[in-house]
Amino acid sequence: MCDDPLTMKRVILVQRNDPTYDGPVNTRHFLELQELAQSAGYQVIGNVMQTRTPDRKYQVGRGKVEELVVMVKESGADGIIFYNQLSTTQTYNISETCKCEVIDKFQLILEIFASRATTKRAKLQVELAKLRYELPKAKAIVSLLKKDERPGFMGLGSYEDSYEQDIKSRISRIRKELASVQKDNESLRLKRHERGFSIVALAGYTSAGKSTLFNALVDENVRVDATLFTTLMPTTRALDICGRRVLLTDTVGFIEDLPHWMVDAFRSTLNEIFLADVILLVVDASESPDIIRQKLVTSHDTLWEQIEGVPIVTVLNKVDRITGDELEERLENIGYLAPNPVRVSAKNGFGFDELKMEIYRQLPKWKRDTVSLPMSEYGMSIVSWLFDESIVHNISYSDRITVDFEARDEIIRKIRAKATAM
Ligand SMILES: Nc1nc2c(ncn2[C@@H]2O[C@H](COP(=O)(O)OP(=O)(O)O)[C@@H](O)[C@H]2O)c(=O)[nH]1
Ligand SMILES: [Mg+2]
Repeated sequence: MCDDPLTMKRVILVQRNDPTYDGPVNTRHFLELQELAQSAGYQVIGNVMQTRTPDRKYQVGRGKVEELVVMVKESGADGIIFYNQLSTTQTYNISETCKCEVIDKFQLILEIFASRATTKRAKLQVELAKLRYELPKAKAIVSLLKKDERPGFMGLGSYEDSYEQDIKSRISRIRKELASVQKDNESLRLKRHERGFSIVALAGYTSAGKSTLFNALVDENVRVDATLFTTLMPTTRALDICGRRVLLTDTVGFIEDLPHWMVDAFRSTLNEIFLADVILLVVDASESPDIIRQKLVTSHDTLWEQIEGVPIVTVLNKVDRITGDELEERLENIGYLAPNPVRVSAKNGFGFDELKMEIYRQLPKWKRDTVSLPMSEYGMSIVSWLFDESIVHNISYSDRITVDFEARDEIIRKIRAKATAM
């Protein structure tokens, strides 16, 4: 992730709308594309939309491509991202005409997945999705290059076959490797828990406001020292929630209309969600009640297949954008799916205290205990360990050190064993 506008790639977004779709659907798709581009680190410097049936050569109309040529030239854009899936020929034609890089939404998503894949398994799955995207294009690419008479391709009659064959054999190699790779979730989870952290993950559809909420919570919070986590991702921050140490993780979230060949790669990037102790399911309250309900149902389906007993807190975000009556209508509509949603505005901070209380309530329970330690160097070292692993409510020093603290069962067991050994 990169927020520096100087090094960020500047792109123009293009979307061809199907004439049968209505306005709000198109706008939603467009917002989603914008979100995806931003989370991949692109700076969006222009938008083009057109409603028409697809053009074989350019996807959009010839006239629109000419507009694009001018836009790219004047703005100095580095690339164009299409909402619509492009055929190899279309990609080739547009990039040749506009003289810049051209990708479609699927390549954009694959880029995001690749940047978020942290485990070996996730990396393999993303690689597999990429190859599956490339496979049907393999033949077309070769014949395009041939047409262009690039040296090295002429006279290689069997090249088409061997290129396709190459992709196929890479696919089967990755499949074999995937079958032998261990699931890495458990060890990661343990490592974090050992340090006294609980994990809270933000889930939800693109544009629901996950990143805005993530940043707002991180900004207003006392940050916890997390130097122990040298591999902390840019999308994970250590926070203090009502005295508990929490790792808050932002995710790419759910993406509408994901093709089936991307689903495994997508799941692997949701690793952080499946590791969580608490999931915050962020919903855009300004969308229509029907859309909200539909998205909640799909989100629950995706989550429930993978998580067992992990509490989901539904967060109704962007309440600043709707009236009280509209809010009531939505609450009624989703009542059976999310009985007690927390209402917030990530933008103005409304509802944050309530949200933090709810996160705290859903965190794995800790117990309160008191321990008496000798007034010695060893005793002091245990005190500092307790400060790391638990919430210390009270501490008094006299002949001995008495600590009133709150911690996980495991910590309480350890400290009792230590205390009796002294
Ligand atoms: N009015 C309003 N806009 C919001 C709020 N939260 C997020 N947004 C806007 O919604 C858009 C998507 O937000 P973002 O955090 O990137 O969504 P993500 O895809 O879920 O990470 C951005 O333009 C945000 O400024 C909110 O509480 N109120
Ligand atoms: Mg985001």
